[in-house]
Amino acid sequence: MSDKAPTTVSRFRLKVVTGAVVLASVILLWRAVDLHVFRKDFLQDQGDARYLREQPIAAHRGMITDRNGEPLAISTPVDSVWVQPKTFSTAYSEWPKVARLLDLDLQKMQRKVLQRKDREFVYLKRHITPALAQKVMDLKLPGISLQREYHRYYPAGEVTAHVIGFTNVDDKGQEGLELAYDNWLRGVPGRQRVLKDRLGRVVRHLEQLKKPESGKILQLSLDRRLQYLAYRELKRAVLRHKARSGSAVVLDVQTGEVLAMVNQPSYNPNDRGQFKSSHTRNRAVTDVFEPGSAIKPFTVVAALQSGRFRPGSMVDTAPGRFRLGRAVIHDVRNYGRINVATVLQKSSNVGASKIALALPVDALWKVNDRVGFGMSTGSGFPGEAGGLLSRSHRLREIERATLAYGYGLSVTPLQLARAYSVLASDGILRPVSFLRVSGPVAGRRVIRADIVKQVRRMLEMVVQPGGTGTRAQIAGYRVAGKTGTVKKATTGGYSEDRYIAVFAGIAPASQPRLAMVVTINEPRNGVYYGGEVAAPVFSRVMAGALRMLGVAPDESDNPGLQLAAFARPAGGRP
Ligand code: 59J
Repeated sequence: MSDKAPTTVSRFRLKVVTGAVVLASVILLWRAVDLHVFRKDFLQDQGDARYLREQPIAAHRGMITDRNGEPLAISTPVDSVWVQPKTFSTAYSEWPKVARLLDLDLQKMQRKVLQRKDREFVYLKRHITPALAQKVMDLKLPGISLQREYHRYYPAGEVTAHVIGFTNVDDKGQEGLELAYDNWLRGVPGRQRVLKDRLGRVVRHLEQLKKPESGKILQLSLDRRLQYLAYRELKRAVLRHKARSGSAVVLDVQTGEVLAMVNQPSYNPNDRGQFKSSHTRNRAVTDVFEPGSAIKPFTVVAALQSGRFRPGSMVDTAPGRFRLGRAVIHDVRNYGRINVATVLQKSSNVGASKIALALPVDALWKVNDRVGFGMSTGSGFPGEAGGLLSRSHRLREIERATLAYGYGLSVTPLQLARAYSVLASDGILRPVSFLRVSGPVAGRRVIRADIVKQVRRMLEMVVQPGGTGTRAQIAGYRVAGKTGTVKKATTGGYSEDRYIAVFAGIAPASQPRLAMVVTINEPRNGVYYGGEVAAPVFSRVMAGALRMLGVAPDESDNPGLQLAAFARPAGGRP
């Protein structure tokens, strides 16, 4: 019994144990097959997700240069320091060191990180030098990483600020040409796969999945030296005349290129703080004003085109007043009976009005429309204003008359400069370009060449003794241009003490290369005439521009005008 009973029991036990082992094996085998075969992808993905990450690689933003390749906006590599708050908190005692290195307020840093403990990614400091970033990483703290980024730097600062605009901290164009050409400049970010450790630190750059493509270089039409000169002279005039603001534009009349465009007030685009629109606006393109007398040359164009007037045709402006219904048009003096050229030289409102009323109803509108008023110049500049120009056939007589001396329409300084470049190029209208243009630019004839030449001759008399614009003269060169002193429109009328001083002109008059417009908004220091406030800026900047371009002096081609020019040397002070 003692022999047999145990045997029976142990056999039974053996069966149970064997069965259990087999069952366990089957279960394990099934589990193994299940994990390795059926759930492989899911599990592998889950595992990899802990350690492998895909990250963008920032693309280098293209440089912006002036027409000669001088840098105006450059992207330099910088690092941004970021943390994973939870992991970074395990090294809490080391935080003061980090704060000191990064020049951060420790308490602010603590608050910032601890308040975001459930986040994966918090910036500590952006855009520091790679050398400083390396010092931070040398502390070897958990949960802290670097991200390569680019910082935009503007070497010419406030001098080119309005044209170039700026990017935000993420390197995206926000204003100006940085915004207009963002696609061209920004490039395409790449992607990389990185291996991270349990603490979230990047331990290895595994592979570049996609190379970042750098943005392209943008070569502008601006000439940096000319830009500096225009900036300096405009700023000086705005300060001296205690003006509210001002703009200046220089165009190459053969290509339509913007060689210089400056405004006051300006701002430093490198000093990223709060940018005020009153300082960042590119007024030369975004702001409109009534051009006043600067429009008169186009009134005279319409007069000559009609065949009803020649430069010598007489107009009676006496007694310096002209009544139209209940309105009265004034000249500053009684010029009596004068010819069309003298209407321009003296800037007679009465003369311009009488000329306009003697023309077909839509004549003025046609010329103003053809030289580009009332529509965008097509420059592509963000926020460009188109100005206002209404068809004249619905206008009353008084409205057609005021149009003749520049009220009832509005223009930007850029539009005005472009219209003057039509006078400079013998009647050809060309598109405006902020980018460098190579080779000749085709344009469209909008005024007959012989008429333009006649008007240019008259505009030369404006800067001669007896004209309103003598201070626009440039020693050695012939200048054609027009002054304007504009009362600003206010609600229900025109202000008696707020003016815009304007000068628009071209040089050298015999074979014009450049057109330039200067506007000074609300000079508040006594003098406010265009001829006194804006013309001197034109003279100095244009003189420098002609020298920079190596344009040959043309004054000897016109002996009759020489004496006058030397009577008041350019750049000299009265
Ligand atoms: C003027 C005007 C306002 C609008 C007149 C400026 C009109 C007018 C209603 C008196 C100052 C002033 C539609 S002035 O630009 O005639 O070139 O330096 O603002 O006439 O009717 O105390 N230009 N300016 N007129 N309005 N409305 C002259 C002229 C001009 C000068 C000076 C003298 C005006 C020499 C202007 C210039 O040509």
